[in-house]
Amino acid sequence: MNVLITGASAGFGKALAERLVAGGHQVIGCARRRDKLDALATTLGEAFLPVVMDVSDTASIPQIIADLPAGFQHIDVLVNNAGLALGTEPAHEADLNDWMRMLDTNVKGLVALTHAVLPAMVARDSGYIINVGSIAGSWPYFGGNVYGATKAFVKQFSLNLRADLVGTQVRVTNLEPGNVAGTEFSNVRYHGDDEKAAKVYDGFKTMTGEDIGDILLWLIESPAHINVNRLEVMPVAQTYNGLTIAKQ
Ligand code: NDP
Ligand code: 8X3
Repeated sequence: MNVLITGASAGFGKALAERLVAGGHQVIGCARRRDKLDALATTLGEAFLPVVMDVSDTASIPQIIADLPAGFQHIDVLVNNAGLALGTEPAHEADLNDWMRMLDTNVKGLVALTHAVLPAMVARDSGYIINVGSIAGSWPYFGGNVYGATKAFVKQFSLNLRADLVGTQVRVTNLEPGNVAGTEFSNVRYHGDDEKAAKVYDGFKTMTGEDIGDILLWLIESPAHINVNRLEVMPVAQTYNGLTIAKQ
């Protein structure tokens, strides 16, 4: 299969790319950092096509897809994984630029790439779109404000895509992971404060990017007659919280 992964330069996307190539698939690995993609291409060989793409530059996306080389033109699976959280301040202290960047990447970028890739899948009557959402799209938490809202959008967009695809063989899944260590997610969220990022994962056994890579691979290789609508996964140490009351 040909699998286009956004955010292939790190974290879940990289873990998935490694697994797919090992399993005999071809990967179109997209991200902004060319050096990281090139390093991965050196390791993974010709089955990994590095493609520099900033999903928040939505106007550039259709041409990038049109320019894919023969052999990679046919996209069987689109994994909309590129995304980020910025900050954990409460809404009234948050940086508006951080909010806009999350919206541009997690929402507009994901929508624009889906819009560029989906028509060919429908025309072929086969394909699979996996959106990487988050538990933050279902469970509100302190400081999750716009990040969680972007992932709530991703969840509902995924469900609505599937509704529109009734009668076709095109599948859609929203994968909703909880806490995962070992990716760059918290380093990015805390604007490069690696010490603060590491503390997020102190003192409990969490999931890893490799765990999520395994789950994504399992979804991609699942039987074509099954549609996993939503898949929420958390480490056992994590669970949803009760409602908060501020006592006087
Ligand atoms: P990482 O920060 O490790 O990886 C994010 C990837 O997205 C990188 O490859 C980055 O590459 C890419 N990316 C970011 N912005 C853009 C952009 N504008 N255009 C193209 N690529 C971009 O994070 P994770 O692997 O942990 O997270 C992946 C996804 O999973 C995200 O959508 C995140 O919200 C979600 N998620 C993460 C969880 C976690 O706890 N880690 C839990 C639940 C969901 P580059 O910088 O080279 O562009
Ligand atoms: C990332 C998971 O719990 O940090 O989407 O929001 S969480």
